[in-house]
Amino acid sequence: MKIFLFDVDGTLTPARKSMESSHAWDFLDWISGVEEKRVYIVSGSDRRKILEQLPSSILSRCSGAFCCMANQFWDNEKGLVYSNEWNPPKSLISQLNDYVLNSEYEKVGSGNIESRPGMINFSTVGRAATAEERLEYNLWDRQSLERESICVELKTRYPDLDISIGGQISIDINPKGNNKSQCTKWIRQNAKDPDSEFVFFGDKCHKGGNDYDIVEDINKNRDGVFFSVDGPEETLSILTSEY
Ligand code: M1P
Repeated sequence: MKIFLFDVDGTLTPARKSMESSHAWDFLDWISGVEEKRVYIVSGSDRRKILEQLPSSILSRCSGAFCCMANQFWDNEKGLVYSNEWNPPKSLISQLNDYVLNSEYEKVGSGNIESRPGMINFSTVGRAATAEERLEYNLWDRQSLERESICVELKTRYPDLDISIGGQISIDINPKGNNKSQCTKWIRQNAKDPDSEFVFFGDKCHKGGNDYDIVEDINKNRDGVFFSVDGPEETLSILTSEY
């Protein structure tokens, strides 16, 4: 049997937006198909955002959702299975506030540090940014490499933390090991036959991206494959042609 795992932003939906209806119909068609499979969602976002972005017709056909970098797992039948807590060091919070104050980005906004179960999400442009402001920041960040240099500095100062590029605008921070690989590890221990295979889809599978650890875990255990995609179009096209 195959166990399909999907990241959300940039993989099933555009960043922080709902799934487009044509994609939702195609995905529903695929998920209701005859092949025996299990499907999980694995996102950096919290559950509220996943419920906003994916239609309930799709979520109800999944086995569960790993939220907040798999620091929380919601099983579709049992409800909340686990939720990790973490108190980030005060020095980290003050360093993040300094990044906001000293950012060279012109339109620094609000909601810069979001506390989620087991992790924090940080962005200089802020979570209140509109879709347009997100795009603008993302273009600027590709030139200035602000997020990349913040990650490098933080990794040096906090070797016991995982610090990775989130989606369009942000950085995900969690204690080392408490990353998306918690998803594959949990399934392996609790809900996987030895001969079943993971199939993971993510848009941040490169080193430094927040899908990298799950890819590395699958590769290390040689129990699946992954697809590094450029957006929902590519995800749906692979699903319909290959599976
Ligand atoms: O799911 C990917 C990421 O989506 C959002 O990223 P951004 O706001 O940068 O587009 C965040 O929820 C992030 O935590 C998450 O990893």
